[in-house]
Amino acid sequence: MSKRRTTLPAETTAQSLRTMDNVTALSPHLTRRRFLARGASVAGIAAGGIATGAAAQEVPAWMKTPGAPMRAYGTPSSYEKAVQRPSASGYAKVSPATGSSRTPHQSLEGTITPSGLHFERHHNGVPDIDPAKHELLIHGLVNRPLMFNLATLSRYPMISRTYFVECAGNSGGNSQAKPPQGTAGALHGLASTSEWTGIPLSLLLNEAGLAGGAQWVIAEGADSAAMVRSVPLAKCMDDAMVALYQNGERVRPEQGYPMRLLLPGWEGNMCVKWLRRLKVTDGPAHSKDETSKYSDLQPDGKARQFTFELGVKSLITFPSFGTRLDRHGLYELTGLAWSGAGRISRVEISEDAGKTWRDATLQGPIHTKSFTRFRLPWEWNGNAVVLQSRAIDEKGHVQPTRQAFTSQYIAGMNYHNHYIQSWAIAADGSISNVHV
Ligand SMILES: Nc1nc2c(c(=O)[nH]1)N[C@H]1C(S)=C(S)[C@@H](COP(=O)(O)O)O[C@H]1N2
Ligand SMILES: [Mo]
Repeated sequence: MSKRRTTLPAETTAQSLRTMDNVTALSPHLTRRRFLARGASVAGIAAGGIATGAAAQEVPAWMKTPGAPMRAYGTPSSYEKAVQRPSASGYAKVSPATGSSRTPHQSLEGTITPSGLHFERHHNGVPDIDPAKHELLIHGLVNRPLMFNLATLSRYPMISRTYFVECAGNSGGNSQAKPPQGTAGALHGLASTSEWTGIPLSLLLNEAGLAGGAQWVIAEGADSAAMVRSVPLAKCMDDAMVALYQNGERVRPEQGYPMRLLLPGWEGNMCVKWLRRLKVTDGPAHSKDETSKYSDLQPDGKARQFTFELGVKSLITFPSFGTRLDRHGLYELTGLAWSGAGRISRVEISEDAGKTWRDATLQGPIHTKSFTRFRLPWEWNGNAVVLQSRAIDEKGHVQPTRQAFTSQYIAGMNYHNHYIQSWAIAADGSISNVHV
């Protein structure tokens, strides 16, 4: 069921031990081998009840009747109904489709977000776009303005890449003086990872031919918010893509069907969904969507004009708020790390509110600008502890403390918050969000 496993793996095969031994960054206190060996014995004595003398086992009801037939499109087990993205609108009365929904990180594993649980952020709802009528125009400072539809666009060579998308407002709740009590998803669920397939934007811009003075690209969406963002040309010529597929199928309506701009590692707002126009210009547009929001206000009253690249970040998804540790002993701590600057190179874990740190194991393959799963065998002896994770990326950026980050801005600045998340575990096993 949707609750994470809290008992230990009972079967430890020689094969799994060999594989585990190849994993780097073992904790000096508790190695994977010891974890697994102790896990097996603990499971045999107390948890899970694997060591059974008798070979008797009931034949369950579902083995006595034929199963359900095939389905044209699959959905998760009916027992997983609780795994949902919670949504909220700040304008429930006038515009209920303006708002966001969040990925429930605490209920998920691995690194790819199921498409149906990818977070959503809509400035005026999801348009119902007929793909046969949708057009993409490239114009402005180009030699040949070009108009594409889905069919003509699909003639270009495509690439598949695994990238996260994260809203600049993700984790903003933690900017409040009093730590909000919510799950990993409620607090940090405006970030998700998919495998995106599409056409490198550089290819399309080269096809149109860049004219003299070209410096920026103004991207516009076909929703009734007509979302507009300005993107430096260099990013468009680097790793930007026009994504047509998400996790192997057409991009979901909520994610920009039939095409969206994807700017790997940059704030989600710039990844314009339902993309309809790209205008090449010599300067930014200063659109409503980039001046009324997403500019970080500093104590001297000046706001940073643009913050494109998202900071290095991590989050412990287990144990986290919403579960309660119901026994002392061994657990596998796990979570996600990502950076807008590139690959994650290291994640460290502290259980003393940041005084001492030890390395977690990173699970490969580690993709650039993508979720990376980390794990660490962790023993809880029943004392009150504060658990934190701290990520470091390949460019050497270190995830900051809340104190270090927030001191750069006015109190409550709730954009681009990427500082360390602290989970306090009380002696009774209950878990809360704390500011350290
Ligand atoms: N056209 C359009 N593009 C948009 C938006 C929008 O409302 N309209 N929302 C933006 C914001 S604020 C974010 S964080 C991301 C969210 O992408 P997702 O809904 O696929 O998670 O899309 C961006 N692109
Ligand atoms: Mo956003």
